This record gives sequence, C-alpha cells and structure tokens, in this order.
Amino acid sequence: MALNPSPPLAPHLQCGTYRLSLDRPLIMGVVNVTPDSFSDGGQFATADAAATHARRLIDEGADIVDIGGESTRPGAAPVSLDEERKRVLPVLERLAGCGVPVSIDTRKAQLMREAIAAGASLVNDVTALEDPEATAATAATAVGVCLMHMQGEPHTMQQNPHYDDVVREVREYLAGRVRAAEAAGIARDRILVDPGFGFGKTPEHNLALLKRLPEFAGLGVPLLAGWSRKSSLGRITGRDTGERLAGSLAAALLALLGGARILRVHDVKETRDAVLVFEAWRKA
Ligand code: 7PJ
Repeated sequence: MALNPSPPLAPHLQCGTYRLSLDRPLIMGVVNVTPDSFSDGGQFATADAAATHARRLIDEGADIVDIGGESTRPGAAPVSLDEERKRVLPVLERLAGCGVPVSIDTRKAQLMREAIAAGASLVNDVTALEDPEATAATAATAVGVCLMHMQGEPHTMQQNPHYDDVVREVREYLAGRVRAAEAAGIARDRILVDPGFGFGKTPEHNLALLKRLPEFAGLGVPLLAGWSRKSSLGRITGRDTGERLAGSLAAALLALLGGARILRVHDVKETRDAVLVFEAWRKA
C-alpha cells in the first residue's frame, strides 16, 4: 500500500470560462509591459506592441499569455498602482477574444479586480494571495490562480536568501497557501502552484528545487515552472539573458521530467517543439 498517497490531480485547470486539459504540458507565454524587464525591457512598452507580441506567442503555441506591468526581477523598484494599471489594462482590452486565457501577473488586489473586469482569466501572484484583499478579489470569481513562493521582496530578495531545507520550506509554504485558497472558496481545479525559481533563491536553491520537483506532487495541484532566461542559467552557462535559450529549454525539459505541467517561458515557439519531443518520448 502506498504511504502518503497524493491527492489526485484534476484532469483540467479551470481559468474563468476556459477549461484547459492537463493531458499534455501547457505553455504560458510571457509578455512584459515594463520599461525595465531584465530580458525584453522596453521592447513591448506600448500596448499595441505588447498585444501584437501576445498574439504572436499564441500563434506560436502559447496556451496562456501572462501580462505583467511590474518587473519583479531582483532589485527592481516597485511601481504605483496607477502606473501598473496604465501599462496592463490597455493590453488586456486589446486581447479580448484572443482565444486563450489571459493571465495578469500582479500582486496588487485592486489591479486584480480591474484586470478580471477587463477579461483576465488567471491571476499570477508572486505573493500567493497573501493579501486577504487579493484572496477576496479572486475567490468571488471563476479565475484561476497561480500561487508562487518568494522569500523576501523583489527589491532585496537576492541579497541573502537562506533556508534550512529549501524544498521542504517551499513545499510547506505552498501547501499552506493552497489550504488558505481552498478555505476562501477557490476550488482546487482553479489552483496552480509555483516554487518561484529565482525569487529569494540562490542558483543552488533553484537547482535543489528543480531536482526534487517530484516532492511537490503531493500538493495535488498542477505545478508551474519558470526558468526561462533566468540568471541561474547565466551562472551555469556564462551567457547573457539573450543567449539563454538552450539553457532555458534544458531546464524546461527537466521541469517536465520532475512533474511540472505548465512552463512559463519567453520563447514559445522553441519550447513548443521541446514539449512535443518530451510528449513523444513519454508516450513511446
Ligand atoms: C515568474 C513569475 C515565475 C511566476 C516572473 C521573469 C521574472 N511568475 N513572474 N513564476 N517570474 N508564477 O520573467 O523571469 O517564475 S518575473
């Protein structure tokens, strides 16, 4: 008899009116609408350009597009609600009817409300709905929620991350956030979890999490992994952000092997091919 059986994973993820099958890995394409994003900063600074980029990612195979107006890269300064709103809401409006769930990457409860009203189907919160207002903003709706672990604040999180056992601590934190979300009325099939690679973690912490990703299966909700272009890959390969595609694909495949079901990536076209090879291997 299996000790500690994992709760069964729902076969789908509910995001507003979208029901995404989890029979195969899903790709979340990143659309940053920030002047200071570390990898594509400034390139998509206008709403039209950001929406065009999002549509291109959808054409390339993105199952979800994630729109963010606050850079959470290490050392980034916070932005005001008004500034973040001006960046993302026009993009969401332009993406109405785009055919896939649009995710809003924000930690501000008020912006969650406005984004949902503007059509967002998923809330990606790097603070895992710790603000009770954020829980309230999402619980009363049908949107999906991504609960991510972060140690500290973006401004300072990479200064001295410390854990006794990073995998156990991140897993216990996420288990608590899943319980809190469910207690607030967010059904399990609306919840995703994410260890938050690079968010208050050294490269060693990120690698320990990637290696021991199967230990997150017991949470009973799908796992999202975001390694795309991150600095740990730069540490390993010696490459700058624009040169980290091969490293990103390698990390994405390792995350899939570890049980991740959703990959948050900048390079959708290439990731799609890697996922197809993984799926062909899995089914062989
Ligand atoms: C992540 C994120 C991640 C989730 C960013 C970057 C830095 N949201 N937002 N997971 N990373 N859920 O794009 O590399 O890993 S911002």
